[in-house]
Amino acid sequence: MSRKTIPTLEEFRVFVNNSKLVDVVGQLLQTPEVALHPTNNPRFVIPDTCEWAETQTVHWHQDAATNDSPDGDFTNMLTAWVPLVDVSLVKGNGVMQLVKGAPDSVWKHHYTTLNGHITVDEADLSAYLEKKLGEITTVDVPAGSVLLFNNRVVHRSLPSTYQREARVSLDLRFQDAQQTMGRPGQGMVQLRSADPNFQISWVPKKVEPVPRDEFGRYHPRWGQKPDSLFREQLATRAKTLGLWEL
Ligand SMILES: O=C(O)CCC(=O)C(=O)O
Repeated sequence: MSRKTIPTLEEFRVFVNNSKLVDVVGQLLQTPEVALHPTNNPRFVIPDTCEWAETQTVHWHQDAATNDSPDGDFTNMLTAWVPLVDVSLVKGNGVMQLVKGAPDSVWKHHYTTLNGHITVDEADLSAYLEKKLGEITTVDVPAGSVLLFNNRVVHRSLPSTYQREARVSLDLRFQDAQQTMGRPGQGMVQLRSADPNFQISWVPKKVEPVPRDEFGRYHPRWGQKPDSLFREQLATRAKTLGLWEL
């Protein structure tokens, strides 16, 4: 992979603030108040022959479910998925699959083995597809193009069988700045406003306090990740890196 595929922080800021991108997002969100949600991931999908690859696999999920609080489930939010290399089914380098249409709720998710990601129940997804409420589509996306979908669309990426380079991509999330993020304790960066005096501050604005129980504990949305999964994940990483056995 060349150094050129990895953006600097400044390049990232220029990109997420690109007028064409933010204008389209604002039109789709139907608001002049557009913010960048705190989940903004550069992602490397490594070839499936790497022992560690399974820990990176992104299984079927809805992006709203990756928020820590259900408060944001119906926030007007979009994911903009931007590969920095050409991604296609023929190339086999981690192509995206989406279920056309969006369920009108956020399904129950659970942790997947070996990684910290969450996934929907395959049975719920099959029932949905059998009722012909959606159909799976596989999308080739050229480098630098943007795939936009809302936060209830069920999607995943396929493992990469392309051995020559990692698949590098950005997943950016934008939302109506006046609505909740569903990410207590984190902050959003507002990019556009109807206010003529508005100026971007790149310091994320924290608006939602982290909810804690009477003992001061925070409860993750899909329950605590079982210790065994952490241990399995750590063991795989350690083995791959040749460090130690747990
Ligand atoms: O980049 C990927 O492989 C998966 C991205 C994804 O699921 C997301 O952006 O929510």
